Amino acid sequence: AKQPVRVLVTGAAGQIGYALVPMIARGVMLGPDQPVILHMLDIAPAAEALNGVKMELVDAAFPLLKGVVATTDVVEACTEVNIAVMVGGFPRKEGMERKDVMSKNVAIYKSQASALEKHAAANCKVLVVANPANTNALILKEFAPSIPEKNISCLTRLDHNRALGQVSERLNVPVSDVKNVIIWGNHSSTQYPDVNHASVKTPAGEKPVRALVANDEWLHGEFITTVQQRGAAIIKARKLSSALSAASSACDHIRDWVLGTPEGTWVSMGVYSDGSYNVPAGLIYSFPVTCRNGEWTIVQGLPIDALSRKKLDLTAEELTEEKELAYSCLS
Ligand code: NAX
Repeated sequence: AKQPVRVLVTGAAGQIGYALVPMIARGVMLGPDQPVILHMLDIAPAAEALNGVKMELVDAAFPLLKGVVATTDVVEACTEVNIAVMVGGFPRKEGMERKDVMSKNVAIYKSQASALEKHAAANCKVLVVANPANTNALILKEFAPSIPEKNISCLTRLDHNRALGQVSERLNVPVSDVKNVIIWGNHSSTQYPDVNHASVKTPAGEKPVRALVANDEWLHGEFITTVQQRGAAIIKARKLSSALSAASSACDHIRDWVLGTPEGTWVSMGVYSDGSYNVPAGLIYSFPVTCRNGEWTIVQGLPIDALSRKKLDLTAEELTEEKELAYSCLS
């Protein structure tokens, strides 16, 4: 029998946490034969709610769930974890300056980086979900220098899945037949959802999305803005932000990272830039990646047209500004 894997979820008493922990306990993240021990962290004001989530996990009697740690102690939460999903953070409230929100999150990610560095299992993989996701991941990387940069990522898989969903709806094909969209850059409204290399499985073989949609106006306009603005559209409809889709996409992200991407398929992950595609090195930027043996590799050599180039650069500029803002909060 497999040894249990310890999975940390921070912000576990929140909305995404509530959708995510049962998925993990059911094997959606690591597979149906992989036992798990859940570590759930939240802050003191949410301690009672967190305990309620723990009670429900016990009540659900998940066969794969071999233990639950529910705590407000960062060290206890991080100890021996193999996977860390960082959902906890400080949300932007009405009237707050960007700098104030950044400053709160920088403080959180700085201290949680240290706890992970000191107490997590060797080779722990980290996924940052909490916004600003790319920059929180960068801060975590900077303050956990002994965690390999290859092990630190942020979530843009929700945006990737949203792009697959929009193509599927437009062409009236199952979403599982659509692949190889790309989200470039920041998990923000400057992200660039790119279908130039995406394809659809048809009875006559794989066809480019561009050829099947055959409507550049839609692809260059509404498609992009719909994906970029989807988070806001969900808030408007639900009066709450995306939770089940965020949780499901976080499971997809970790599953593909650990178990590998299917042959001929790539996914989008926010990872540490090495300068590929002339994206400035030293940013956490969303790229197309394939995964094997628990490691991601940026897909190389995709042709980038002039329109795409502008969009790749625009979102990189925003990330550079965020990075500067984050660093100004450190001093
Ligand atoms: P909630 O406000 O429901 O939950 C956040 C939880 O984090 C709360 O229980 C809070 O007490 C806890 N928390 C705050 N500070 C903490 C700390 N220092 N340590 C541990 N826990 C802490 O938000 P929810 O809707 O669950 O969203 C969580 C985060 O995901 C937000 O930052 C949100 O912006 C971000 N999102 C990111 C997405 C992505 O694709 N990358 C999409 C969904 C989501 O918007």
